[in-house]
Amino acid sequence: MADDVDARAAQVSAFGHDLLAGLSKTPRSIAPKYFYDAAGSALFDRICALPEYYPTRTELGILERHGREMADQMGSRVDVVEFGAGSLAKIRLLLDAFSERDALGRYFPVDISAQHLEGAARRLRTDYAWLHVQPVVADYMRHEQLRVLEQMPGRKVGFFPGSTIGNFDADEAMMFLQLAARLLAGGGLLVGVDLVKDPLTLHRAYNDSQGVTAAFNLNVLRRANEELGADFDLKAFSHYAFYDPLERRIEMHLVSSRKQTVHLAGSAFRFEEGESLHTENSHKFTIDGFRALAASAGFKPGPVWTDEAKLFSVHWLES
Ligand code: AVI
Repeated sequence: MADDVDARAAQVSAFGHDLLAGLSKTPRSIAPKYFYDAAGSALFDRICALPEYYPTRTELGILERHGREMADQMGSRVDVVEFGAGSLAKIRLLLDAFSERDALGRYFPVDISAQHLEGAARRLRTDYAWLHVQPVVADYMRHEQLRVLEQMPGRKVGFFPGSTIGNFDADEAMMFLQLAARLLAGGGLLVGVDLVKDPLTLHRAYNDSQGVTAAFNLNVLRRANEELGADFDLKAFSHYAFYDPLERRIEMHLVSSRKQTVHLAGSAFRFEEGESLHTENSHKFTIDGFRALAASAGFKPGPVWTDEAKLFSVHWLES
């Protein structure tokens, strides 16, 4: 419990620090990891079920159809490290592809939220009694926090679904892949990657008709008001998401609808009408482009599975 309170306090102060820095520069920005408090995670779960948001159900379909082939690549008695423990629906599909005979060794979900991890681990232990579940509370972008995993003997494979890698900038993606290649040496990484496609499909996925993505985007301001005592007027900022085909990415912004001043921790930040706070990039990849990126980070790219329409891909990378 005390650990939980400490971890939460550390997150709140990191959020305050990063938001102050992000509001002070031009253009203004805040990292997308701050979307995910309890309310933001619940909104993200709703996004995953939206008719316009194809990535989740497409990736689930790929895992369902090709799980057995993926399990074959991973090998038997391996330990699985999942980077960021989401709803656990995806790891369940993978676990179902392993028979009792070649069952996994241990499963290490890594997440920054102890509370989220414990709940997820409990549910998984109930349904997969044969599985040894060992949650690791850590920021998987910080290699010193993964030391406990580094020291574990045995073959390790990583699981990083959802195309979360698309939310990293180029340096972060390279840093994560290099860190994973080192941690998983002798094993491999199974990673979900969203693909470049027609801009209209992408535009719709981030501009849903029910406004859930807009609420998810605005949640970061609500969170700043609640946790940091900021005074963002949520009605005076609007969700703006577009696909940039040159950068091959969706950009999400919160755009000020009028001239206004926002206060945070004793500082005042003036927004002009139309000025934005950049909240997220969601990069899309070609299959070859992603394989080249993985290779330059030290992986040997292996089989790739996609859906029929080639909306999404799952890559096995050997390390
Ligand atoms: C978590 N991540 C891969 C999602 C994405 O598609 O980039 C986050 C998201 N942002 C808006 N909708 C979904």
